[in-house]
This record gives sequence, structure tokens and C-alpha cells, in this order.
Amino acid sequence: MTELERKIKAKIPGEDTGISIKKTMCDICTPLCHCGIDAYVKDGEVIKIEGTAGHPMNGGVLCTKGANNRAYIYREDRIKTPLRRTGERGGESFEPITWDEAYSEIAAKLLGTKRTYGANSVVFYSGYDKWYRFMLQRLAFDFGTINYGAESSTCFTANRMAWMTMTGKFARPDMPNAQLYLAWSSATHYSRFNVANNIDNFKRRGGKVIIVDPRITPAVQRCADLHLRVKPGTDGLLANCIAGLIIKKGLHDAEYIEKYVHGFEEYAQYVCSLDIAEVSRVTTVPQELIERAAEMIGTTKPMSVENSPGSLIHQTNGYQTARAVFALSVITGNYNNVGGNLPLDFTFCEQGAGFKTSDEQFAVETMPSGYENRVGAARFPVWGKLITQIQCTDLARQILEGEPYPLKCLVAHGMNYRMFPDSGYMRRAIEKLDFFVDIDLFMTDTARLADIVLPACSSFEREEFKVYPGGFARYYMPAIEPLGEARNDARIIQELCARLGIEDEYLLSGYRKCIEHVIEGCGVTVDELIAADAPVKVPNMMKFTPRGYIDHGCATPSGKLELYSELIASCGAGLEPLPKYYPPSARPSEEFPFILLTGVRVANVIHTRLHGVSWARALRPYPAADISPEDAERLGISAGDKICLYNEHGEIEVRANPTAAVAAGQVFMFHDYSEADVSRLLDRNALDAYSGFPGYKSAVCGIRKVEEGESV
Ligand SMILES: Nc1nc2c(c(=O)[nH]1)N[C@H]1C(S)=C(S)[C@@H](COP(=O)(O)OP(=O)(O)OC[C@H]3O[C@@H](n4cnc5c(=O)[nH]c(N)nc54)[C@H](O)[C@@H]3O)O[C@H]1N2
Ligand SMILES: Nc1nc2c(c(=O)[nH]1)N[C@H]1C(S)=C(S)[C@@H](COP(=O)(O)OP(=O)(O)OC[C@H]3O[C@@H](n4cnc5c(=O)[nH]c(N)nc54)[C@H](O)[C@@H]3O)O[C@H]1N2
Ligand code: SF4
Ligand SMILES: [Mo]
Repeated sequence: MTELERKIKAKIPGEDTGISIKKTMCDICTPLCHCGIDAYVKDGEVIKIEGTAGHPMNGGVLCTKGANNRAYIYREDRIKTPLRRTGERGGESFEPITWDEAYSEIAAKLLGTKRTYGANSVVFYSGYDKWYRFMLQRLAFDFGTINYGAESSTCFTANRMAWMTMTGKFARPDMPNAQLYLAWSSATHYSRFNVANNIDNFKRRGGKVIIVDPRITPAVQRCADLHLRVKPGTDGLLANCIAGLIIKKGLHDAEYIEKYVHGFEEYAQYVCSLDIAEVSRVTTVPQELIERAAEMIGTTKPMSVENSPGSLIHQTNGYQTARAVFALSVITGNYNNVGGNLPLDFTFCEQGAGFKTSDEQFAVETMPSGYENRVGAARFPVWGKLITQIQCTDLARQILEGEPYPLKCLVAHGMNYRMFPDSGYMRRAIEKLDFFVDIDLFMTDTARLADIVLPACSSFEREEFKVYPGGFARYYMPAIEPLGEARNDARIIQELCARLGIEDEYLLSGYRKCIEHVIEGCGVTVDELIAADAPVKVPNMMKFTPRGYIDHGCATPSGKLELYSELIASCGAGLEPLPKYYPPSARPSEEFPFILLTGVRVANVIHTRLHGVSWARALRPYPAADISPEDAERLGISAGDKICLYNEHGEIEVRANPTAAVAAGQVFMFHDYSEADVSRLLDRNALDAYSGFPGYKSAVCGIRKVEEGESV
């Protein structure tokens, strides 16, 4: 081997080896992370990746999922050209077409449908990716439809709604200045490694940590001073009971409450009426631990509270639970104070980077009239009042029933029907559509239902604006050319805008110009960000003054922090203005004795994205349900045995993974496996009446061992 061959084999960058390092980012998981990546590129191909050293998010590290980026972007089922379906919906028959043909067909169909059924019969949708959404929502509104929605109908937004109901804004924990961190559920070492780092650092500098989680998670093992191992779905009762104890002991902040809080008396009356012995029985948390939690929360100041983006609010009582949890920050006077929870004005894509962008305003500027009639807004009135999107958990119903008005076309960026409860129901709805366009990187089971499939780009193939905590902004340039004829979503939106004859000067001028517009006033330009080729500290940061927000009057109906919500009261009968507890929709029975928690995160996969990537798969080679060792023993089940999870909605075959992390009577099963789709076991009507969020964790099932030779 020559010296040069050796250097190429070692992937050493240089002119002689033809290997260069391009700075890009990982978008496999949430925009809360989007870690920096050094992509080693040779002949237009990524041959190696590393975390970017010194990056404000990941500082050189990649997580288990991010390490799969090469395999992910080069997944075998990448779509390389626009496709037109030629056979049955859901089948394999597609023919390649040109972009021009694809756009002509889409524009003709959308405009024709608009003429016949009205613009509202066309729905625009975004799956988990978020970076182009501010343009997509605007395109939908420009087109004239009120129906734009996203995966956010099931993710995080109910937390945002809970904070908004009480304070008028979202709030973030001020962990660097807190003494006590109350983590209402925490599996962040699997789901959000930046938050995991925050907890580890917090603990290292001597902070106290309370974690409320039914499982023993890595955060519990590493950091918890107190672990409340709550029965899933009973958290609202626990939080309210703790509030009652704080008030009864006089540990609440009476001066703060007097000045800033609306509805304290009604709230105090309710929470003080809860009987701790009964609460202990229902929640399974020992009485002395509930008392210790109340003592710690009432006396350790300042306290920051946080709940995870996808567990509490995946219960059918999740929104009220989140309100009950956040109320603890208010009654102790921690809200809007240093080390407590700080009101947050979002930076680009709902991030907390500390400077102001105008993307949310940009998205809704062209909103058509009649917006109150968007999908799901009447069925879930609190959602309808607070969130400027459709509630997608009502989408399949409206497509299938055509009530109150028909929905005929769906243009989706990254649709995944399996993410919805009773996933077959959403699949049937899509099958009924007159016209379905899916824009995705991969030929997924959902894309196979589409009339036209458009190939999208990965984060390595596009330019993208990103913000990071601490006031950082970054403008990534493509590391490689798009694969095949793939185009990035923002370009597709721009081109579709033109083909639909929409005169929107921003959308028509493209992504970069739109970003320039939404970061006006930040004190930095896109050109400067591109030239820096590294995260830049933005000059014009928002200022924080303790109690500054509440002193000027909150953006709530009363102008105060509302424990009694006037917004909910205005929604009419059946909804409760106090954050009162009600039990989750499903209760274990003799027939289905286990609580089934679907989608609780595991370290190696994320939604649909990595199930088919062999590296990721190797860590959990088959769909597996986590159960307690006691239950496994009782049922004669050993690790790796085939078991069947069943309930009245169906059954799936998985492998057993007994683990002491799980308490008896509970089953944890990750979602989106095509061969074992746990969302089929969910009730499509088990939805939170306030937020419309699905009860992904409010289900029950039975477990049966699958005998040799039997198939489920
Ligand atoms: N049972 C159960 N179901 C759940 C959950 C649960 O806990 N349990 N969690 C819910 C939550 S919190 C969420 S966020 C959702 C996940 O939401 P989903 O939208 O289901 O998430 P993904 O599968 O990651 O992405 C959807 C599609 O987008 C494609 N995609 C990736 N990048 C891009 C891109 O840049 N452009 C385009 N056009 N497409 C792209 C992917 O290939 C994929 O096919 O699932 C929800 N569903
Ligand atoms: N590896 C991986 N990471 C991900 C994702 C992924 O699919 N895979 N998805 C991303 C997305 S879209 C999201 S929304 C986030 C979600 O992020 P998280 O909300 O952190 O995720 P989960 O693991 O679903 O839930 C966290 C914890 O909630 C606990 N829990 C479940 N039900 C209850 C309950 O009723 N009460 C209490 N107190 N705790 C409960 C679980 O035991 C778990 O330990 O993760 C993101 N990160
Ligand atoms: S998947 Fe991992 S590496 Fe990628 S952005 Fe998320 S945390 Fe970072
Ligand atoms: Mo999510």
C-alpha cells in the first residue's frame, strides 16, 4: 500500500487524498438538539462523520442515533426521482416522472379541487421535520385553505398550551440558577441528551433533584435525590396533593400569590381537600415520599420544574396534569424569578435561544377568514383557542365522514400514518382521499399510498438556519449534492407556490430570503452567518428582569397567572377551569390487566427513521416490550421469548424484555415497527378533551406467551 493509499484508507483530509471536512448537522431527532457534524466527503460522498468539536450543542459528541447518519442518509429506500403511482394504493407500482410533470399534476389537481369543493378541502401537513414549516403554513394560507397541521398535534404542544393557559406564554426551567429541579418524568438520557447533560451538570454543582417517573431511568439512577415512582396517568392527583400539602403547611408564597395570581382560593380549596392516604393508594407513591416532596418543593428555593415533551401529555388527562404540575411553580413564587421558570418568547422553530425571530408571525400573516372552522378546532376548543394549526387527531375522522365539510386532497411533507392512534384508521382515511402527495426521503409505507411522491433531501444536502441555546445562530451550507433528483422541502414549497400562481414575494424568493426576513432585528445577517461557518453569538438578545413579565400583566384573560382559567371557562360546559385530576381513559381489567405505555423512547431508534438501519437495529434487533421481572416470572416468560400483546383493538407479536426498570403491571413498547405496530392497539377516540392529544400512554393490554410454531 502506498503512503497515499494508507492516508485515504485512514480517511485523512487533504488535497492529496481528496477528502474534505464539511460542517453540517444531524436532524435525526428534535430541533432541541440538531448536533453539529463534521462530514468527511470524498468524490461527493460522505465517507465518515464525527461530532463537531466545540459545537454549542454537542461539543464533539454524537448520540447512538446520530452515529447512524451515514447509514440513514444513504438508506436503500431513498427516493431519487419524483414518482407517479401506477397501481393500487399501497402497492409497489410507481413510474418516475420529471419535476415539471409532478408540479403540473399537483397544481392542476389542487386548483381543480379548490374550484369544486373550496380551498378548505385541501390540507397541508408536516411530519416530524420542522425547519420549513413557517413557509409551508404560509403557503397553505396563501392557497386559501385554513387547514394546515403537523405532528405537533401529538408532540410538546399540550405543554405549551398548559403554560399558555396559566401564564400567557411558554416557560423554560432556569436550571443554571436553580437549587431544586423537579423533573416530572425524565428519560432524557435516551430522548434529549442535551437535557441529560444539564441534569448531570446541575447535580454536579450540588442541586437537588426530584424525579417523578414510573420507571427507574438513567436520570433516576444518576441524579435523583427523591424518586416518586408514580402509577402512570395519576400524576395530576399527585401534583395537586403536593400543592395542598404546601398550602396547608403555609409554605406557599402568599405575597406573590396575592399580587399575581388569579383563582387561588378556588384552587386552594380543591387541592387542600385531597386526602393524602387516598392519593397514596391511587398513585402508588408512599405517603411519606409525597410529604417529603412537598417539604422539598415548599422550602428549597429557587425551584425549576420541567416535564418531558412526550409522556405526561400522552395521557388522556395530560393537559390538566401539566397545568397541575406547572401550578407548583406559581404557588411557590418561582415563576418569572431567577432559578425558577422563565417566560419564553420562542426563537426560530419553537426554540429557546434567547433572541427574537418572527417566523411564527410570518407563518400566519396570510391566514384566511373562517379560521375557527379548521379541522379539530371545535372538537378541542382549548386547542382551537391557543394553537394556529389544525388538530390532526381529528383529521382521519373528517376525511372519512366528510363532516362538517369534505377534505379531498392532502399535501404532506413526511406523512407517517402509524404515528396516529389506531393507525389503520388514518391509513383508511388516506386511501379515501381523491389525491395524496407525500414528500419524503424514503419510500415508506405511507408514501406507497400517495398519487405523487416527491424526493426530499437530508440535512446534509441542504442549506439550513439553526438556533441554539445561549444565543447562537448558524447557517449550514450543503455538505453534499442532493441524492438523485431530490430537492429540499423549502425549494419544493417555493416552486409549488409559483406553479399554483400565488403571488407571495417572500415564498417566491426562496428560503434564504425568508430567513433574512424572519431574523431582521437580531443584529446579524444570513451572509454573516454563512461567512462565519460556525455558530455565531447573536448580538440582540432579549433581556430578563425578575418578575418583569408578570409586573406588566400577563397575556391571559385576567392579566394574572391563572390557576382558575378564564380561557377554559369561556369554552363552555364540560371543561374544568381548575387543573383538576380525572383518571386516564383506560383502566386495567381482568381481561387486560396491564397498563400499556406506547412510544416511551429507547436509545437506538426514533419514530420510523432508524428501524431499517442495521447499526441501530443491532442494539435492539427485534420489536421488544419491556416488562417487569415479576410479571415475566409469573407468566413463565424469559428474555427474548415471543409474546403477544393484545386488547380489544388487536394483537401484535414482539419479544419480551424483562427489566427491573419497569414496575409490575406495566408494559412499555416502542412504536412505528412495520412488523409490530403498537399504535394499532390504541383507541382512536382516547383523546384529551382539552388539547386533542392522543392517549399513547393511556391504554391497557394482556400478555400471552407465543408457543413454538404459533404465529400471531
Ligand atoms: N404510539 C405512539 N405513537 C406516537 C408517539 C408515541 O409516543 N407513541 N409519539 C408521537 C410523537 S411525540 C411524535 S413527534 C410523532 C413522530 O412523528 P412522525 O412524523 O411520525 O416522525 P418521523 O417518522 O420521524 O418522520 C415522519 C416522516 O418524515 C420523513 N422525513 C425525515 N426528514 C424529512 C425531511 O427533511 N423532509 C421531509 N419531507 N420528510 C422527512 C421521515 O422519513 C418519515 O417518513 O409520533 C407520535 N406517535
Ligand atoms: N431515542 C429517541 N429519542 C427521542 C425520540 C425517539 O423516538 N427516540 N423522539 C423525540 C420526540 S418526538 C419526543 S416528543 C421526545 C419525547 O421525550 P420524552 O418525553 O423524554 O420521552 P419518553 O421516553 O416518552 O418519556 C419520558 C419518561 O416518561 C415516563 N412516563 C411515561 N408515562 C408517564 C406518566 O404517566 N407519568 C410520568 N410521571 N411519567 C411517565 C417514561 O417512563 C419515561 O421515562 O423524545 C425525542 N427524542
Ligand atoms: S439524534 Fe443524537 S446526534 Fe442527532 S441531533 Fe439528536 S441528539 Fe444530536
Ligand atoms: Mo414528539
